[in-house]
Amino acid sequence: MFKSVLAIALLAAPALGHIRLTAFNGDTSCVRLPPNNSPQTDVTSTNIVCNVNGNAPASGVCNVAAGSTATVTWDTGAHPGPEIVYLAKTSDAKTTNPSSLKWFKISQDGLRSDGKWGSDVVNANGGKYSFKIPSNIASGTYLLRGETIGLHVAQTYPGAQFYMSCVQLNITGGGSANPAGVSFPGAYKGTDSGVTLNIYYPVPTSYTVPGPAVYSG
Ligand SMILES: *[C@@H]1O[C@H](CO)[C@@H](O)[C@H](O)[C@H]1NC(C)=O
Ligand SMILES: [Cu+2]
Repeated sequence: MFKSVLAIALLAAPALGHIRLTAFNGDTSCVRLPPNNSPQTDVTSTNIVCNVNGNAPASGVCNVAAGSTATVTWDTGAHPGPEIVYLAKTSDAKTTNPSSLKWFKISQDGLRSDGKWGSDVVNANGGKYSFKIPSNIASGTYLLRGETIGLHVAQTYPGAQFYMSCVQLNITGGGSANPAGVSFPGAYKGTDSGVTLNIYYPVPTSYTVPGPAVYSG
């Protein structure tokens, strides 16, 4: 009896591991999908921007309304850590070099008061993470950078596992705001308290998500 219950529990539990962000609002055509699901660990590498081959355009550009709630999809269960979403205005969502962009953060979910990480919530939600596109930002083309940081082996640097894909967007019906942003690489340091930490001993009660504050819109 116990054995079969255990077997079912093991089958039902999502396998935690390497992941890729594969879709935006259910559409895969606008996602610059990395060639594999290996993590990035060097915050000074250009691969920290849009992952490996991050300069290679995807075929599509996804339209999304300013002020709407959008959802990105991760393909399998993620290691424990934060969920983060950035936007950067581009002159052309397909051809602009992502290393030249200024990124502003629009959403994050780090460590919750119940001890759950943003990625735990995403895993329980079939890989989906939802957030609001700010209503007042200028209409036009953007790259979205959707990120999960795996903190299971982050005790020393390099250790934290950065997973991200960039998504080519056309934001419609916006306002006139052009929020200040940060550069990747550059926004994260190996010494950031949210990058290099032990999440198992002692178990943290608070966590500072790396990067700038969330743009409130
Ligand atoms: C973005 O959307 C606007 C409004 O619908 C449209 O006029 C424009 O052609 C679109 N641009 C791209 C690159 O899809
Ligand atoms: Cu992994």
